[in-house]
Amino acid sequence: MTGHPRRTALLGAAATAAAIGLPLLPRFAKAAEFTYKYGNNLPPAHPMNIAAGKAVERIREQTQGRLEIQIFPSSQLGADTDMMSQVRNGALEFYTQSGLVLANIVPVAGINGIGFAFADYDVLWAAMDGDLGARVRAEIEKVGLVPMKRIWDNGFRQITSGARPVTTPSDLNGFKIRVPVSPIWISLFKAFGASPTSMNFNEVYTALQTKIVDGQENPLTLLESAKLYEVQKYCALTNHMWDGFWFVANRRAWDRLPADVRDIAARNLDAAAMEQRAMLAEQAKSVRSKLEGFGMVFNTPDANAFRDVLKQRGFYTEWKAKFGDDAWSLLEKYTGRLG
Ligand code: X2X
Repeated sequence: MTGHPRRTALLGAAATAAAIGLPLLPRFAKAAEFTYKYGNNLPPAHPMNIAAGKAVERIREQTQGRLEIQIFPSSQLGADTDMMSQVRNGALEFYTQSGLVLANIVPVAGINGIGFAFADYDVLWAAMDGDLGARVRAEIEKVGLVPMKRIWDNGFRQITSGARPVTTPSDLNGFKIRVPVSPIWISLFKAFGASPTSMNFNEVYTALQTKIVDGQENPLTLLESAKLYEVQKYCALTNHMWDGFWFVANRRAWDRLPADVRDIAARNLDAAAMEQRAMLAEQAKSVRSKLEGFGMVFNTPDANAFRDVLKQRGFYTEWKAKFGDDAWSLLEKYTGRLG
């Protein structure tokens, strides 16, 4: 046996705490000048929380302990829409929020949720790191939030179900599906003839378990880290939309930080976003077979059949009018003509 067992256990606990960004006390004896909370709705094991944990650690070191960011994963501080209010009124300093949910207060932030818009990650990152993302960030700034430059990856979304697989658009007829709280999600699934129900993420597992809904849609990495495979059997690889998280700060809390501390925070958070994207890409290689190992059954529907339904039902026309020609042409600059 190597090492003292108790010491090993302590190191283990410290490593775990560091991995999810909990404060490690003795490192900087002085109390931090700024202790800020960062809330999110994802489990600690999700790459977003792992990468954020590293960023928090680096920010602590590089600011000599002046800025301490405490991570509260798994909706510990409240449901998505509650945290959105908290970060706006300053009760919460940092929050990662799906652009589509943020669209409740910043409509254009939902634009990346247009169904079947992005063919792959190359097009997507070009858009979100380019003019489309810049446009969204400019609008986010107007509601008293400060977005970091890089959006974090949630992923391309897939439809899961409990009772039977979804293979064609008509399988969604009358299908009770949980969607996040956002008009664009409701609109997309209504176009398929489904019965979408808006629900914050912290209620999803139980809603599936008690069969309040037949299914939900989320990227594979989240099915794994939130253990949704325990309560869902089938997964249709529809890639029907891409969704990511804007890392935002409350404007007043951000402005209270000295300029050098702000620079260190922004630089490390954006670097962590890039690391998080890479972690997700790496996990994408094995996550399907892991989920199959847990008993999930996959199918790959013809995405064109789904896209055609959206076209026929006027989904693209409706959302082009809502977003306006200007924003829509920024989207199509990357995706090519939609609808
Ligand atoms: O609520 C969801 O489904 C999630 C976790 O993917 C979002 O935050 C949009």
